[in-house]
Amino acid sequence: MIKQIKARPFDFTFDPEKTALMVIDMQRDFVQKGGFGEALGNDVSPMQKAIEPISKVLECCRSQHMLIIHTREGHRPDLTDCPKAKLTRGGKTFIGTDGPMGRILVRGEYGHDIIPELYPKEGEVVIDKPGKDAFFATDLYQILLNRGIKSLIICGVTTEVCVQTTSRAANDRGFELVIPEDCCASYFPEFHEAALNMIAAQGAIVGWVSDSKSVISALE
Ligand code: C5J
Repeated sequence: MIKQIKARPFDFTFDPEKTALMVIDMQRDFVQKGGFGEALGNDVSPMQKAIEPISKVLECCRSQHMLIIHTREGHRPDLTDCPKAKLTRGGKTFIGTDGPMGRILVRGEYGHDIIPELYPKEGEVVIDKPGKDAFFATDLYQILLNRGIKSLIICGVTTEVCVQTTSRAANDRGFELVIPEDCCASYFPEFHEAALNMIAAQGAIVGWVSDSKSVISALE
């Protein structure tokens, strides 16, 4: 049955049977106190505020038997999948070097994994992505096509980096998407605000912006 979510710039129309929930990069290193995000000097409290709303949307989508996709940003331990240009970036810390929760952005390390509150359940898709765009060098697009997905609900961190990049990539591939604003976060509140405005500007140039309560009330 076709449903609508209250959203800006106007209501988001979708078919739950053709919609997937994406939870982007809710990894310990980005979200938890003591992770490398905090070690860089960032305030992780906005990330932590997003956990409960994401968890409610996740439970609701699970109860509706929707496709659930989690992503994790990271590289192979030998870093052969990491462009050399990225190895020297980060200011104080670098991909592959030791961080407080293991090697930074390396698959298999403690900090690379998803926080326990949002941990994937058996059967849910986990995409290990080497970049900001979840479609880049992954099988995400084929999975969405094979499952007949047309619309995405996108949550996670950070709003202006991996959430926005993946949203733009999804939009270019023909998916319609809505971002519940309390289900994503940035270390920089002004970037969070600006990124969401960019998504919804010019009549939903990239997608729609809503909130967890509106998403849940549309689905229930
Ligand atoms: C960043 C992300 N910010 N998941 N990654 O490097 O947004």
